[in-house]
Amino acid sequence: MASVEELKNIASQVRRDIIRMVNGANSGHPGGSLGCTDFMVALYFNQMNHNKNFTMDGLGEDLFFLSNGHICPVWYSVLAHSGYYETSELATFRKLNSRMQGHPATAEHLPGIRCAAGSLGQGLSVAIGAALAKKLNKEDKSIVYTLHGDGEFQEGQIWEALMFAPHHKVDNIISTIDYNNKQIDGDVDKVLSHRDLKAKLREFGWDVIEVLDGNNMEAVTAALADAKSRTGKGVPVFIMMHTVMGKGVDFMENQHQWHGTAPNAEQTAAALAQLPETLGDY
Ligand SMILES: Cc1ncc(C[n+]2csc(CCOP(=O)(O)OP(=O)(O)O)c2C)c(N)n1
Ligand SMILES: [Mg+2]
Repeated sequence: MASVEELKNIASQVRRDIIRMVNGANSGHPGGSLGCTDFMVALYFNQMNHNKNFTMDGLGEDLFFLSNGHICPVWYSVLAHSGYYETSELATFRKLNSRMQGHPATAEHLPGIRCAAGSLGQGLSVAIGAALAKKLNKEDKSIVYTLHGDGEFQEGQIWEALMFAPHHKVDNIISTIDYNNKQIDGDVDKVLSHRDLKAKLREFGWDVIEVLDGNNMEAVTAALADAKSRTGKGVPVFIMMHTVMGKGVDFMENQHQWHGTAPNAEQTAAALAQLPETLGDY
């Protein structure tokens, strides 16, 4: 298990990768990727029991489904640093014939990816199916994780899935929302408010943990450990994780324009100057 210091070092490198990938492709989604970096690093390097020798079935291991597929730069980088494939492949992001398309796809056969994502709202349903399959297989210790965007949570399918999981006692799932209050067109509150999301989730029957600073590695690792301790108790577990879109790059922070905009050469240099190279650039 990595120390918090090690996790922070990995996160800095992952943030560099995100900036360089999106700049290299001149397209992609840096904002949510940077905001979810601490969570993704904590999940893969500290929390999940996962196997870099990838099998689609993932029998006997924890599974992760990225439902807000547009933030795949952070996932591609974390998978590379976890040993699923060489980091040099990150240079192919969004290029023709690359396994790292702008949204994750199984057809590309990139190790670590079990379901296409990008059409928002589907990942929770998929993950509940996987969690139920693990129960059928009597995999008592395996957990299924998901990550969602808060804009994504406006999708109707999410609410069907939120209703389904507690009713069917799917207690081997931990779902997290990237609660950055930003989406493609502005503030989530203004586009279509969730109002009191925590109360809604609790009323639906989820056990909800709130993380006030989802960009604080200590807080994220503690929340994930807490969430794990709450599994297996008859109810699904949810992490409401407040983050800052664009975290780590001052001019991107809290700016919804960076949801899906590529930094130019000058902006890339300014961003990289704020993010120490810790593991080596690809
Ligand atoms: C079903 C569907 N509708 C619309 C879109 C277009 N879209 C892509 S990302 C996005 C905003 C999502 O907001 P959020 O989940 O908060 O992500 P963030 O901007 O925080 O990264 C939208 C509307 C989509 N990908 N899928
Ligand atoms: Mg958002």
